[in-house]
Amino acid sequence: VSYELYYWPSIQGRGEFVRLALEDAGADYVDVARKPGGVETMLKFMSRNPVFAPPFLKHGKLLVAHTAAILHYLGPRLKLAPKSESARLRLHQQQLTIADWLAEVHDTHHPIGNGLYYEEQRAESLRRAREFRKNRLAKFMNHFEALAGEPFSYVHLSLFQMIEGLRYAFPLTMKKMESKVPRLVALHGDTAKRKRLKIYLASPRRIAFNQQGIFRHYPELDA
Ligand SMILES: N[C@@H](CCC(=O)N[C@@H](CS)C(=O)NCC(=O)O)C(=O)O
Repeated sequence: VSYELYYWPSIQGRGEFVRLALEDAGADYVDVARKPGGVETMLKFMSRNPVFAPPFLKHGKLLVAHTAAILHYLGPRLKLAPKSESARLRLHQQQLTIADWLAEVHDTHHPIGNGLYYEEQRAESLRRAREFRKNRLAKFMNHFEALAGEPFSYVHLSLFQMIEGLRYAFPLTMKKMESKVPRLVALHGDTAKRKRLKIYLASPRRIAFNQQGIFRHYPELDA
């Protein structure tokens, strides 16, 4: 049975962390909301099932939401995680830390409300982004720098995506900080060269970063 991924069709967003795993593994999957009428299908499904927000995955009768939970499920099936429970939980914890990190990236441009435009929370964004750049970013990067040498897993694919997104959103900050996390930078480069991933990244299936996604480039939030 093929995997059915449900996620917003015009952004990388959280769905991309799942797409990267499916693509790297060469899995048979459908990106449902990107098919004609797919968003309507997704919204209808959500109104009838206990899912709060995309991304979610259907696999036969199984339904799982939340990026980290989806990857926890897919990990051993896609050979992107070992089978032992302790190793899987360790990866799951790391993925949850990535989810926290990603939420903080999101909050640099939406610190007050998801329903408001960036322009309506620009002053707060400037403060929040400065705090993120000064303190939080290095803390997260140093944490993963220490873990970068672990056996390849879906967590590496997610770290690749974090570096990609941060370079798009905060190019100047990243330029200054990357020399302090050489293992993470190497992990990013090695991951980009993986056979299937490389093909995916160059394909139209890879949505470009844009100003609707989680990683957004507002020059005033970079420094
Ligand atoms: N913890 C969830 C968060 C899911 C989430 O926030 N999804 C966003 C898109 S990236 C959404 O559609 N949210 C709608 C809402 O919060 O109302 C995950 O990691 O998957």
